[in-house]
Amino acid sequence: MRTSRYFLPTLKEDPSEAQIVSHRLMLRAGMIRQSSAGIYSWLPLGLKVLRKVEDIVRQEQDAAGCQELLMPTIQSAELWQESGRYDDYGAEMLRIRDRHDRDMLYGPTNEEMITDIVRAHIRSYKDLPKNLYHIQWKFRDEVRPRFGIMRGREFLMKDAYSFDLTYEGARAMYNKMFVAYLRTFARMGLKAIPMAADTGPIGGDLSHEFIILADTGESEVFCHKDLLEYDVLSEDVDYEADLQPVVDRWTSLYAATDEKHDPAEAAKLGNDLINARGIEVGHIFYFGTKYSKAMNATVAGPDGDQVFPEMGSYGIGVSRLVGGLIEAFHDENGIVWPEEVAPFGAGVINLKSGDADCDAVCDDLYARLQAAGRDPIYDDRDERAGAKFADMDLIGIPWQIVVGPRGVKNGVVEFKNRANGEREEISAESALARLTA
Ligand code: 5CA
Repeated sequence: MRTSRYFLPTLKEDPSEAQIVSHRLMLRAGMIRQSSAGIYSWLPLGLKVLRKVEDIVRQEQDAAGCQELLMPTIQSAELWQESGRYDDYGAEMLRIRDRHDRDMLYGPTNEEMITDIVRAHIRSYKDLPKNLYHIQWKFRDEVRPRFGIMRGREFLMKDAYSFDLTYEGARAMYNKMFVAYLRTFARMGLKAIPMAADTGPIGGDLSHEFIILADTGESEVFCHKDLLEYDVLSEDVDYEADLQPVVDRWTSLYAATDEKHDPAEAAKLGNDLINARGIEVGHIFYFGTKYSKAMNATVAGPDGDQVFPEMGSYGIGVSRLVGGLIEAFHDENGIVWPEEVAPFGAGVINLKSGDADCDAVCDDLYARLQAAGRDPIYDDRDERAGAKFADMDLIGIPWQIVVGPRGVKNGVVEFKNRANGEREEISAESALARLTA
């Protein structure tokens, strides 16, 4: 993408409405624009990152054996009356009436709808287990939408729903999701710690929130410091194997959100206890037959009797993750994207656009980075060098190649690492080789 053609409305000044760094930087980097309280448009740069996050989530769900479908955002109230949650959900639910006076709602979650789909099509235990997910916008009329997309009213969630014949099967499924979540967040460079949590309006008595530590997090959390050192990606995972040992390794050390915090238990950790703030990026639940019973969803069991499937649901805050990533990865100059989610894989800065030699080197770099699938952004604008440096750093491009007239004469460009600020003078060919190897 050429910056001169890109819709990238960056801001020099900090917007006054933003209280936390991720919100501030998302507005300054031209990633989002608020349309009303807690409701945002995703501008091109923001959408690119959102899609990258979504892709990682999708890949890890698929790897764990889940199947993607897509349910609508608008749901019929009838389903929620059946489960008994229509009244329980209260003011958080956005209720809508259609032209035929039918009660509809903008879905805050999809337990009812997926249970309805499964009861219509799955009749036998032989068709279980199933774990179905979608990545879809949700609406919750939060009392206090804040911190930009971190606590929005409309937000993008990945929600998976599992159906098993037995309790043991459902627990094994929970473990699969537990491990898939660890991998998902680790692939984005995040340390997300599973913590015992309250189940709230979803229900059931077993759940874990996945929390990344950040001073601006909304929840107070407590955990053993060793959990921050656990390495997740070094071993491949076999989803057909028993994953209980992996789950036990994580859950045997103390980790709890404030609702589940047990001060006496935590005190035993002494200096190993971390008391911090955290951002909830995922939440997994086991709730057994709560919805299958309420909605009379049954399958024929091995003995021919009707059985209520054992269920769980598993959420990831996809849009919230974009904010969480910025909270974790930024410095005084802007965002520092981990490569896996960076909106562009490389940046080319032309310090003298219009100069034939600089243009030639830049055009060649840009074309070859594109051909190599690096998805580069090329700042070809007729702007001050300082403004170009500032924008490239603000939007967090991990590798930057700076091309100026003096360097071009000497056959070198500057190769910059956004994360540590290191700059090297090397040939354009070497710079390319580093990014296309
Ligand atoms: N049905 C279950 C699991 S699929 C469910 O809805 N779980 S949840 O309520 O915990 O939401 C899942 C994830 O969505 C949360 O962990 C959080 O990361 C994200 N989330 C929840 N509310 C918001 C919000 N208002 N803004 C942004 N993200 C949110």
